[in-house]
Amino acid sequence: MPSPRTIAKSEAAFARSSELMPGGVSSPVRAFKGVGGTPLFIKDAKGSTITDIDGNAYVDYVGSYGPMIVGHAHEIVVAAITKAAGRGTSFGAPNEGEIRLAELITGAMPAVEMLRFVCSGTEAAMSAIRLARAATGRDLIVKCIGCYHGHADGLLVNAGSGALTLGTPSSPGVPTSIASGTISVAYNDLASAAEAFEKYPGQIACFAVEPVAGNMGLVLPAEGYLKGLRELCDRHGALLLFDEVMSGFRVAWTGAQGIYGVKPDIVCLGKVIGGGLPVGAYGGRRDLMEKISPSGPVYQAGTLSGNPLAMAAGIVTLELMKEPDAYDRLSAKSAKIAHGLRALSASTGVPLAVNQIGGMVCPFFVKQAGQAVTNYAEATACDTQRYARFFHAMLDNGVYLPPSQFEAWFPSLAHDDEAIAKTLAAAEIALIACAD
Ligand code: KE4
Repeated sequence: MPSPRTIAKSEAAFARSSELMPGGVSSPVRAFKGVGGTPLFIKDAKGSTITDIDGNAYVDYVGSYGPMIVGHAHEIVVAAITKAAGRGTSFGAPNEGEIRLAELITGAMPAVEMLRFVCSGTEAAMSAIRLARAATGRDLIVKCIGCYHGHADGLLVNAGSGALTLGTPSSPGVPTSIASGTISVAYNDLASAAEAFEKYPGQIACFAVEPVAGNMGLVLPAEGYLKGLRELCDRHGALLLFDEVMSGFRVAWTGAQGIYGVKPDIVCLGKVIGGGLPVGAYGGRRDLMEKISPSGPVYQAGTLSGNPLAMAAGIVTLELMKEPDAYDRLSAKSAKIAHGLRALSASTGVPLAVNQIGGMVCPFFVKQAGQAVTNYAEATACDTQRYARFFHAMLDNGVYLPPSQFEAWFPSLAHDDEAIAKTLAAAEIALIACAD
């Protein structure tokens, strides 16, 4: 058993940060509310390892919630950022890095004929929705319960009282008038998607969906689901918006759209394309994107959009992932972790449903062995208390997981056999510890 970890410095830092920032953090999930305890303040990271300010090192599966796909502080990424910084950190003018990164993205995703860079996935999604409404002249949008598209007002919406009713705010500060422009349906449920179009004929601008869902934990699209959404959108004159902020360049070079062979009209991207620096993007059919200012009337702008440092980090990250076997290597690592967790579930008797695709893995703490997790209802029925106990036992054994059952694990190319062996050894201890 490793010596007890001290986190006294993180505790002191958290006390201070909590006086200065809401919840002591810059983004809610980091506050450990889903698992309890004190969030760890990170000193530095390298490869698959992250180290907190008390000097405790962990195998990291948060990976900044997706961006760190080639590993932390990769020498090529650090060198590219350093070189770009020496040439100036921001110009407020076009730079050739935007062209190179746009070429890499449009070369990987045929649905993206043209794109606009922004600074976050939220910005990408909110801008894409504005574009869809402008292009169709329609106001309503449809999203799936359990899918997350950032915190723009129209996307912080609960499903209405009954299924398919117009949305109600899921956060104070969101006007009902805005939330009511969003209809929520069940993910992986084509019938509910069809009902939305039938109930609101000619009014729906777009159907927004995570083609691989990563914000209810990892839930894969059911056979034919994405193809069915494509057909519904075509039949009803709506646009299909794939939010690949998380799945883009994470599950495959071509994203989920390439794996499942469904071509969306608009795509949102983020995370990996910035290599750890703030980048988002939205793109799609040229006829749509040319409606964006200044080539068209749909306004969208950003001081730091296309920032040269962020472009440099994104370019070298994608170039590393473009190498012929990069996704085979990443998927093999990810599958090895998934297979190991399934075997440990059997050997320890702790029921797990482990979903995995490309560089994403997610063990769900289901109630009964053999249960699958294929939708929001099944995901939210999981034992979050047991996950919390597992999370802390993994920390005690040197593995840093997302502090929520409803996040995916993000392995990187830097997760070598030693890191994976350490992860599975820790998982065996942690599962036994939370078995009762
Ligand atoms: P950002 O605004 O956080 O860059 O992106 C929002 C977003 C949009 N679309 C999808 C599919 C996303 O997963 C996200 C953000 N993902 C979360 C992880 N669940 C970011 C972590 C956080 O909120 O701190």
